[in-house]
Amino acid sequence: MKRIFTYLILLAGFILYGSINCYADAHIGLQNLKCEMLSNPSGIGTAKPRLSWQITSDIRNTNQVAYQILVASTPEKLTAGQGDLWDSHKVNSAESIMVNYAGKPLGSRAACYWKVRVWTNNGVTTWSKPATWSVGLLNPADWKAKWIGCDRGFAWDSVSKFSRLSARYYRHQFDLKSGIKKATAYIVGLGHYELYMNGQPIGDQVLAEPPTDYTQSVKYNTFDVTANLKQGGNTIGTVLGNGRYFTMRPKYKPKKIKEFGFPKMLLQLEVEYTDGTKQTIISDNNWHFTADGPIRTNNEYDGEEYDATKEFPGWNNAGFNDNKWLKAELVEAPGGKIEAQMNEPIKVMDTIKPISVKQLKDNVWILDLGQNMAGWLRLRVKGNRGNKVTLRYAETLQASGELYVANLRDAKVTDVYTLKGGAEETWHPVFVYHGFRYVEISGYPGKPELGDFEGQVVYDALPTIGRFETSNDIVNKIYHNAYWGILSNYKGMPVDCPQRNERMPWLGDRAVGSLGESFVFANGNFYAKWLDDIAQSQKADGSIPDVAPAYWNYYSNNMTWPGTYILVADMLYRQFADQAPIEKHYASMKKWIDYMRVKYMKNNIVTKDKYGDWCVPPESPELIHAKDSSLNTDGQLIATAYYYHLSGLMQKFATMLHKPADAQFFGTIKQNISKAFNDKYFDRTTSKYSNNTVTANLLPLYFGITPTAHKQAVFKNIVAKINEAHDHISTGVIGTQWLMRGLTEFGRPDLAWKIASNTTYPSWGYMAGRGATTIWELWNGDTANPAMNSRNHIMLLGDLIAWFYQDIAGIKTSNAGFKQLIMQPAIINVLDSVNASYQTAYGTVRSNYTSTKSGFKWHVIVPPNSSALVYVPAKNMDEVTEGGAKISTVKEIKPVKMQNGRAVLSIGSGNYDFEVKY
Ligand code: RAM
Repeated sequence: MKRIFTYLILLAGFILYGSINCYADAHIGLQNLKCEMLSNPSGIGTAKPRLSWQITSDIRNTNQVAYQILVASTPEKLTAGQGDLWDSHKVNSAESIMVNYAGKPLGSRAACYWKVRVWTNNGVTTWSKPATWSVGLLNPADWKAKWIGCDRGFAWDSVSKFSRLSARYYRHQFDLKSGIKKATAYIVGLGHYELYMNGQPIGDQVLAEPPTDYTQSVKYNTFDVTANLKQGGNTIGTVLGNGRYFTMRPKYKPKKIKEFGFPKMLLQLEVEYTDGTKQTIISDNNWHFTADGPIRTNNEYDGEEYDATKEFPGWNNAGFNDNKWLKAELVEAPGGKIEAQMNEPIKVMDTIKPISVKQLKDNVWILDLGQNMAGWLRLRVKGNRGNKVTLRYAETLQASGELYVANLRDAKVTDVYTLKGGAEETWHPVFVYHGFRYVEISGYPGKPELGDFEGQVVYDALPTIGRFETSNDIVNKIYHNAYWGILSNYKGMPVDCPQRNERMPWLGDRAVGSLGESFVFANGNFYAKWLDDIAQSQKADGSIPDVAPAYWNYYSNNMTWPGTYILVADMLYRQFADQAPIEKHYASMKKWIDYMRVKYMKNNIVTKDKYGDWCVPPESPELIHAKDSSLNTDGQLIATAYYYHLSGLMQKFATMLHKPADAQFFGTIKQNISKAFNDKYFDRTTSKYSNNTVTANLLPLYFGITPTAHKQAVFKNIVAKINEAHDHISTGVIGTQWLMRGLTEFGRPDLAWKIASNTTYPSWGYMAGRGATTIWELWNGDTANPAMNSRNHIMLLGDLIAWFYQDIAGIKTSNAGFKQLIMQPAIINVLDSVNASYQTAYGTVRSNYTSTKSGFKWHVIVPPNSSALVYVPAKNMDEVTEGGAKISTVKEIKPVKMQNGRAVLSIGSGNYDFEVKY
């Protein structure tokens, strides 16, 4: 009999220990049950959720052959094995992710408790630990609550260019009977809300709810508040901030900036009693409010001002005298559909201890967090009533030691805290965030000490699911910078930067970057939500903007920025096996791509582009954009190549959705474009496209437009061009999306590695060498004009992160969602070791290798219910050992073939230690 040892599985940011000390038949288990890809979903917006689970096993080649799901309406029924909502019975199927719920129809408010057991080829599991989900309010008629707000500013507010609007505080007292069985609160708070019940904060979300185009959709959150309520008098308190609802720059550029209105909310509290009766408390004009509270102003660009002398202790609890407060006003609904939030909320995800605090001048100090980030500073202070501490934020310092704020444009990024005095006070803003490494602190009473401050890192609660580390310190540092850049720019939508007066969800920045990000963060729900934002921003004629939600009005009709719509849908399918976004958005994607063809395609060439290969390294250091035409790539060439590539994805989607006529149509379009493209841009004698930039050659080559006979020659031109630039990057946002993978696919991963590990200009390593702790907007971010020069942008990452995982670590899916892996790490002479892991929907994949003169050692983990083709560098099969034995003797390994110096092996799940000695 075999003993099984401890599993240590890092999941969703916390560690699960399954200390299993038992015998052979207990070593297959289940973990990580999810509904709709969410770990703990309450109030979901669908009656037909999808269920996923992971199998754990220490036996190789474990595959699910059948499953049984039980869904019950109470935990007791589930424990008793009664699936009163659904008993799937034994289903012979290998499906373990996104299995459609097929039980009794679920209505609004349904509470579901579920578990699963599976049969595998290596034995049966016991029932999983139970998991749960609940359904939200699915029908508009479920909402009895009324929208309340106040559509005007007060004497201390200003609604000019720099909006100063104070937070609105709402309260409502009500009585409950005895025997509270269950209480559920549903809230929409626009732009941001905080919710309290009897003085207790509800939930740990911050900057809730996620930003949308509120005229199209508003998101509600659901909370189980049973434990927060009691018999007798109870009080609900809410605070409303502006967020993106009351815009940061109202009445400034009305054509450019979309306005929604003044903050408003909708709240419904449903209480069920043990005697079966129900009571519903709703927002209406019986509530009271004031705008004359401690948050004097809150503005995402300009900061938050909090006057603690204006606090009203006990306001969100029973017994508070609110006779000076105003009566809540009924206001118009924002217009958007009320939908459950199905992406993770924003939270304080990490904290940072500052590394230094230095005095700049009398009463002015500079605090350094050591890391550029997005969030806020929490401060601790003791002083007199009325003392004011002012915090200003910046990403870098000037040579004088003062903050460098020129690149923030007119964002004031200033928080002010006015002390109530006496005891120690702690504070941080709640309705704004900043992008910063340094904070200027003025007016602090006494000497500020490091321990008085904490950086709170604020982003969507997406678990970190990838780890990547190499023996190269520069590359590790670049990965670190990318990691911080990515998380800084998750704010309920992907924003371009977190610091200046922009922070806009630009589509182009995430075209391929979103794929790389998906290796680092579990961003499936996040990007599914963004696709909805994009769809909602589509005009009736089909046009899709460059920024969605379209807070800025940029319908410039180009291929590259809006094309992200299609690329992200493909990413969600490939990485997470989520086909739903493709089904949901196919019609809108098709409408857009048709619109672009009809309106802008002439003779199979797309005649419209806006951004070109945005932000190539320019000819002189102070420039933002290159003026030298030999560095830039023809916009029509880029647009047409993208049309071709995106048509290929549409063809794939059409095939998936059983639309053969559409698939054929897109196939024909591709053929027509490739002919026209080569006729127009390709010089068959030199094998150069257009002006021979790397981007001009790379797009047709990588997308498959280049005639086969010329591929090698075109690739040679790309390499020559890179060599001309001393093996440095010369591409911008567009070319960089395909560069690393392109060089690797055509046989020069070493050149890609060189570019990735460079430390001289222009490179990601150059940024790091200049002190960057995130990624810059410009290759020359240290010297360029501050007008457009963020130090925390991720668009120039291109396909770097995807390449790190897919081609350096060798963790790649061959189909949807990593059911079948392709593990083919590029072997780079100068790279000694790589340690990487990635949590797929099936479980953790690992690829740790050392590659030295004496040999190649590779530790591989493939999760249960998936399999891999592994490519071991070897001259022949006999050279390869696994766990010290020749592979021909290891029964779980199937040699497939020798190919280009690799032994290709087919393996099932499990841990493997491959070795080749040279
Ligand atoms: C700037 C930013 C943004 C980019 C647009 C086109 O505002 O660099 O990230 O997408 O331009």
